[in-house]
Amino acid sequence: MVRAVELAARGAGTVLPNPVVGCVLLDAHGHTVGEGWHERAGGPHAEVNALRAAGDTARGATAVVTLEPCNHTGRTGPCSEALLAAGVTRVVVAVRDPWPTAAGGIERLRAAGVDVVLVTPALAAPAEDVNRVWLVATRLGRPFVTFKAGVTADGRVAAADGTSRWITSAESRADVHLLRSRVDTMMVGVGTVLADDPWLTVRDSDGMPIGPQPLRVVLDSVGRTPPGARVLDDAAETLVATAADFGGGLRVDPAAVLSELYRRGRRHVLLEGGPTLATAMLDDDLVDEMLCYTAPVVFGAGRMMLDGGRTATLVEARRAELREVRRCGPDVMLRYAFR
Ligand code: AOF
Ligand code: ZN
Repeated sequence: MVRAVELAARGAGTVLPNPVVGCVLLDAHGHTVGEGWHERAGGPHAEVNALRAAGDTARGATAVVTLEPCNHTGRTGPCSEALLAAGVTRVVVAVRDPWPTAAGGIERLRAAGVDVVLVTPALAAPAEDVNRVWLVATRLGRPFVTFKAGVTADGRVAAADGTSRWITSAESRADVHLLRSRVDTMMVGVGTVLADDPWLTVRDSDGMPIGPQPLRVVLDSVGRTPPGARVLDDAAETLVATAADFGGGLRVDPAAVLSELYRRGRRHVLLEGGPTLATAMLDDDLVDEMLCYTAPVVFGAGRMMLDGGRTATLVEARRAELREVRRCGPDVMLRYAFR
């Protein structure tokens, strides 16, 4: 299963709006006879790729899969039937498919006499984590939200005078561009547009936009985005979300925007601030993970990455799980998971 998770991870950035999935086929001696992963949305599923690699040696084999094999005909045929046709006799599954249309592979295989095993929570955890974007989005019916901040060691995103370029290192910023290239949506509040005038595009080291660009979304209750703002250039599509009662003092509802984005096929939002929007979304339980790129610099004054939230006392605080610690040049990246 550890290997299947490694294979699944290779699909990150090319499979949205589909899941990342990995599959390993083992013979009776536990030797690998085929491996596969889901490489791109609309392409063959992980199981089919592994079966192709194994050929005839799949007969009598065990399939280890990170996600329950599908039982529907979508853009490809059901993997449950493909596994049966190939003569696989045992299937080890980490996570059940939360999408009702495709689920049911486990029951179908069992009905045909295949021994289907669901792994223990300890083995399921990495399979859940690698596919967290799609799993959470599918379960909640809204895109998975990653909040990213480049901060000082004392958690600040700007100095007292507002200067912030650059707090983190070139290595951290390159990492963020890789992350941007893997999401399908970028989101900011209008305050960030007014303060930083960001492009919110995926760029190479020379600053040129590269590859397919994520949709840019600005939450802008009363329409303050300047017509000349960089987010409105033609390097990528942009959605400016305003309150329904435009100009009437109402605020745009982030949950409603997320639902609409899901309806439009979006599954992964990278929230890049600012602190006002991020704090509001955190308080409403709309942030699923937080990435802190922390630079070895201390301000002692200036804007905090999150501020003005509703937490009044320790027992109300949001507890996260630290899932990743990685060095980016002189900085450290910390990934905190809320679900
Ligand atoms: C994948 N890759 O390896 C597996 C999936 O749009 P389709 O027809 O490709 O079907 C996608 C659904 O199939 C997906 O949402 C999930 O429920 C199930 N399993 N999907 O894209 C895979 N095993
Ligand atoms: Zn499938």
